[in-house]
Amino acid sequence: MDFNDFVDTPRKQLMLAGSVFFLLIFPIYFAVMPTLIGDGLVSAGSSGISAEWEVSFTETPISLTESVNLGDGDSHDSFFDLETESNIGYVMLEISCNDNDDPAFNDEGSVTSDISQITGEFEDLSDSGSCGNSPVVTMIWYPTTNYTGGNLTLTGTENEIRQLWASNGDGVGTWAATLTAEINAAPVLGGIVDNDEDYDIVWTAMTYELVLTPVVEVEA
Ligand SMILES: [Ca+2]
Ligand SMILES: [Ca+2]
Repeated sequence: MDFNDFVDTPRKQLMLAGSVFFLLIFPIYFAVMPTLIGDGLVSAGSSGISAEWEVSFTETPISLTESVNLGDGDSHDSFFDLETESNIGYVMLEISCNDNDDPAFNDEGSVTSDISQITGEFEDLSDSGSCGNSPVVTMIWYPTTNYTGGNLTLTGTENEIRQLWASNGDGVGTWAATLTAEINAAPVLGGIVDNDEDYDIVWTAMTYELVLTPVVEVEA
């Protein structure tokens, strides 16, 4: 079979011409299309238009709960390993107790955080409180500045708003805190009515996805 076998009829000639045409046109097509898309459609697309947007947050909490029983002066280290690809709105630590042994002599808890294993700029917190005021201690940190989770209406490009509402990897790592118990017991004859307390420790990271909906004004 030689070249003449491919072109010995008008139909074969047409097929060969068509094949050659597509061989030439496909590389040109794929070379030119990204340029057209890059210069035209994308830059003129939704990400580049400044507009009014309804901004809302689809939230998914990640939690860790643990309970410990501590005697007077005992300490417990709590660790919360937080790994997520999502944005993090806030990270909260709540410690509560219910001293029903001798309620007039409420036990207390002191908490000191350790943010040394966390990505981003955060401050360590220290607080204490009474089991009569549950939660005893609440601590909160904001990987996304000013996060509330409430809906907003903002004007700008989609990119600007997505950059504003993002945690950019801040807040991941191992959150840690040390709880120290103080047990207060009623002074009764014949023994101690209270020598320990149960503490509930709850870590919550609120992760979120941003939902942007353009505000369309309908003319009356
Ligand atoms: Ca007590
Ligand atoms: Ca107690």
